[in-house]
This record gives sequence, structure tokens and C-alpha cells, in this order.
Amino acid sequence: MGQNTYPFQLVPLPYAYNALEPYIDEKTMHLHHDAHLQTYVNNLNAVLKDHPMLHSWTLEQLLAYSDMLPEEIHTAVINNGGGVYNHNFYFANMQPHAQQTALSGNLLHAINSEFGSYDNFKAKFKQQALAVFGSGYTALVLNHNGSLEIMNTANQNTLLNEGVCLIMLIDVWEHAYYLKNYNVRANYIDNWFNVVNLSLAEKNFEKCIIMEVQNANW
Ligand code: MN3
Repeated sequence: MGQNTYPFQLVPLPYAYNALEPYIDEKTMHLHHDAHLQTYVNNLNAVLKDHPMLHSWTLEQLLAYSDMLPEEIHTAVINNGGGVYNHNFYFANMQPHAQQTALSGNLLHAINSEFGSYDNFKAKFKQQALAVFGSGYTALVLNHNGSLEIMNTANQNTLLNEGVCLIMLIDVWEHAYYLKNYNVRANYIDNWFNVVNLSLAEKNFEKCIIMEVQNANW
């Protein structure tokens, strides 16, 4: 993932800009990654520049322990650091449709038992993503009870200080879909399900389970 402390760098896409066509268009990917994400990276570095004691903090630490940040940069770190973290997760959790494999293993089992079926999960996830008012994200997480849960987060807030573990994340800011889908977020969500990286979601789920067990043993 590149360097994870100040100065933060733009993480390259793990696939070509046109690799998600026709579901997510190349022009959107260029703007989204090269303009929007780059701006969050630049702004985060500018905010941290005069705070050398924070230069050894990872992005996760800055966001999970944001209450410990100096007041004058608190909001800017949440907005810009969150913008970097959320986008890095979002871009990494997509892949070309041709490489998509069917969901299997423990995550499929957990989805079936929580939501009834993968199709029911998709319908519920879509409904919740449509309910994000304004800008934000929708995520599948493992919560502190060890259950799967769909959660929304506003603006560039992350779920890092919510005590939940991220499995899957969709960006529903208009900049993620407006060029291709105009205002129709529902079409974008349907398209996104064709390029979400399900094998990565399975790996994330396994990591979340291990973290959950470790936390329970504290
Ligand atoms: Mn975005």
C-alpha cells in the first residue's frame, strides 16, 4: 500500500483505469483517483506539515485516535485523512469483472445466515447505500458482537473509531458515478456489484474474525 506515514503518497490503482469498463468508466476513474484522491493526499500532507510529532503516525492511528489530535487540525485530518483511507480501501476493493469469482467460504456462510442469501444481502446493501443523504459511504462490517452489519458513514468519516472491522466499502459520493450515471445512484450500485472484489472481501472477513478473537482475549 506504499508509505503509510507522513508524507502520504497517492497509492496507484491495482488495475488499469479502463479495467472496470463498462461498469465504471475510465474517465470517472481518472478523475476520482488522480484528482479527488490526490487532493485528499495533498491536503492531508499540508495539514500535518507543521506537526512533526504526528509524522510517525500511521493513517489508521491518525483516524482511530483523532481525539488526541491538536484542536486546530482535528477536523481537517478527519476529512482529508478519511478521504485518503476510504478511497484507498474503495479502489482496492474493486477488480475487473472478468476476474470476479463467486462468493464462497466463511463469508458466504455468514452472509447467508445474517441476510438469508447473497441476493438478499445485495438488495439490503443497495437500499442502505441509496439512503445515504448527501455524500458518504456504505460498508459491510463485522461488528463487536461478531455479526455482519451494513453501516453508512457520512462525508469522509471512517469507521475506524466505531469498533467495527471493514469487509467491503462503496463510495456513494456523486463524483463516483455522476459522469456515467448522472444522478441515478441505483444504477451505479448495481454496476459496482459487478466489479467488487469478492475474494478480497473474503480475506478481509477472515482478518476481521482473527482481530475479533484477539480483542475478546484481552
Ligand atoms: Mn470518492
